[in-house]
Amino acid sequence: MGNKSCKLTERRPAGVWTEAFPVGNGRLGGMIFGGIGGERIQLNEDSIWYGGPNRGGCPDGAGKLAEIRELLRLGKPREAEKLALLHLANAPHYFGPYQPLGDLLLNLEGQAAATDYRRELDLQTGISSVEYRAGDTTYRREIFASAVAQAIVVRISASRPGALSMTARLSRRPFEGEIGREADNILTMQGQCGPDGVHYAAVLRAVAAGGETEAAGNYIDIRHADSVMLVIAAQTSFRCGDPYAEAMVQAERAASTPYAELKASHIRDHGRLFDRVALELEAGDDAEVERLPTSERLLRYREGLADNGLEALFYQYGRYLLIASSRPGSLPANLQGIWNESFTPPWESDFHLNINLQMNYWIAEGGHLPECHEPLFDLIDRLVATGRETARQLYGARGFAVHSVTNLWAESGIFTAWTPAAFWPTGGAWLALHLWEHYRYNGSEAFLRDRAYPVLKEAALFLLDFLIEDERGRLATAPSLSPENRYITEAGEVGALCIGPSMDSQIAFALFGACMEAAERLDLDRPLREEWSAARDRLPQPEIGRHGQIMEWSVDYEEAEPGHRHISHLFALYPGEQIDPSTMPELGTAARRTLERRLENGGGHTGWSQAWIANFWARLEDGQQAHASIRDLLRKAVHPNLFGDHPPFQIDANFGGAAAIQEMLLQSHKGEIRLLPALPPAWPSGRVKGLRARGGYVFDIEWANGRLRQADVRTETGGAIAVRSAEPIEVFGPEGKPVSVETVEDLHRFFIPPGVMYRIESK
Ligand code: FUC
Repeated sequence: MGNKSCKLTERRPAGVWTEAFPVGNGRLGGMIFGGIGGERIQLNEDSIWYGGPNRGGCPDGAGKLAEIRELLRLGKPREAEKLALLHLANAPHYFGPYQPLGDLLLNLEGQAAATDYRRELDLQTGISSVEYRAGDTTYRREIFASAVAQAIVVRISASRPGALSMTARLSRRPFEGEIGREADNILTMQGQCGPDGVHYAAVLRAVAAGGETEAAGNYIDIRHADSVMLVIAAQTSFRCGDPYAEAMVQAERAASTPYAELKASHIRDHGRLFDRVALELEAGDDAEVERLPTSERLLRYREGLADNGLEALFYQYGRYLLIASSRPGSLPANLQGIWNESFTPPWESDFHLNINLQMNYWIAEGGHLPECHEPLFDLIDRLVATGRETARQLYGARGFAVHSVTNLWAESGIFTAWTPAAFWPTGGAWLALHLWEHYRYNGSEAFLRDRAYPVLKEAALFLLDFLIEDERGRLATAPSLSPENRYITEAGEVGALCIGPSMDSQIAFALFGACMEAAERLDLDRPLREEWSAARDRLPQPEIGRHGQIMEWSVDYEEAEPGHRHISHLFALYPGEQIDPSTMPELGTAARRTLERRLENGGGHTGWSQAWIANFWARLEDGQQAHASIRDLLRKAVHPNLFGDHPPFQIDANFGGAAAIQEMLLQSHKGEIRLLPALPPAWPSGRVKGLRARGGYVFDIEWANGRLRQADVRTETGGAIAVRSAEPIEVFGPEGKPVSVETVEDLHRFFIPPGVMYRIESK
């Protein structure tokens, strides 16, 4: 099976940035406006951030810790918060933002009046194109960001020989650096991002077929060519000693490769990742609807018309965006992936660790893009190094600690003055769990031993030192908070800083559990395993509060904002697994109540919040609600180019929304496989190919009339598989041979050997 609706299309150029189409190779990004008679491609390079490393610090933090904790014990969060701001927060408060590389600006002569305009972004090839007629000539542009060539490639062609006259230039207004003309077909742009920031260099190289090419002033001027290929390379001193030399070499190499070859190698490379998963959500009238421009489909959808194809497209767009913004060797996808046109973007377009960065990676493993997860692991390795110093300085603790935000330089201290976000030391522990997830999907013992376990262990070491005994004798984090809500004490005081926010206890539970299991598999650290186990037993457990909700704190406080966008205390439901509604119905009901309360009070108002809610519903196996969340997300929280909208643009909604769609179709937590666990009535029939499950399984699933028809499963390593299904199932091996299944209640177990395909069917 293939992907049916894998294109974004429009019949007019982008008027604003959120209508432009994104391309990216993980490191270099471009937003293509598709203008008539001109083109703007807004450019990014992932390491262009303002300002340098080691911003200040907070040397006397640990000295104030006891006092802060005591104030919290006395129920005086306000006083504790003031001390924390004075003594724990980094000076200076903020680091610099992620910034644009600049713009490629083309002036295309004699093309002002156009007919038959069409632009598209083909998710399957990773190529965006623009085509129109001007007079008797058809002009075509193709643009892609090649990971193979490490360059953005633009090709402009005309249907008549000699019909292409144009200028090209690079700009970085208002922070234009030095513009250089290295030859008649080469322009360069260089500068620095602040006194101690990175040096950058961008190179534009033109290769014209026919006509004349000449560089003058800020321009490359091309006259009467048949076609033109432009390549853009860029580097910064974050990765190379001489970014100019490196970018020159990369541009040269790309420019001396024939366009057809660059294009073919890009399609191969992109397709190798993208084509692993295909999704079809059948509906009646797709063909008609799929011919409509994407923004029109979105408008129809907003008016209440169904468009299953658009939902499938949104899923694949999530995968496309991850491939384009997170590739081995690049930085992880930040709040805007890699696409940012502002020098002062919202929240510095940084890495937010209290939900956003993690959400960006929720599709990586299940969506069959595990290599796109790697940039996160590289950042984590650097955070372990900086976070050790932070753990020591702020808390006198071993291990490593990271707070709510980080940046290019892997800062780990407290970088914001906003209390309800700032003092949250569990970012590192949550991130460490991403390494564990990667292992759970691929089962590589080498990865576990060399990469994951050392990080997990240090994250847990920090927690062992940081946890304190609360008034009920439990082990709780303090000072910390429940991102980014506040609570109201019995005495009526409103605070954020607290002892034992539920999210922390749940993260600690997951982390100690992961450490114990990992150490056992590696046969390491026996005494530590006992320490972890003892500490885990003493953590506050998920409890049900006065409204029938899962308590957000270890004390049943009222929430200052019952409709808060963060629903951190359901970490244990998703992405955690501590609350399993199928075996813990009371906690499941309380989790549902928690969601309902948040929604009744206006929750889910940001894109990512709605996306998280959709994942929660999927884990509660409520397909109808999960689908309602996806629908709300697409109706209220996406831009015309389907970029997630916070507002403003934030990419987590794309990844989180796609993850929910995945989670509705296949789940694999708790050592069990659940097929179509949250299939909504709106998707009666369909098929998905290539989804991965924990344990190394790959599934192709087909369903009709709301019921599983068949699921084909394979694994490279072989394994014992447990399928949870209320309906009886049958399993067949090669040539339709029945496989023996051991069934206990809803759990069906069988063994699958490596490399063969088994088929699961509903009886
Ligand atoms: C968290 C959220 C905000 C926003 C920011 C980038 O602080 O609470 O809604 O997404 O991250």
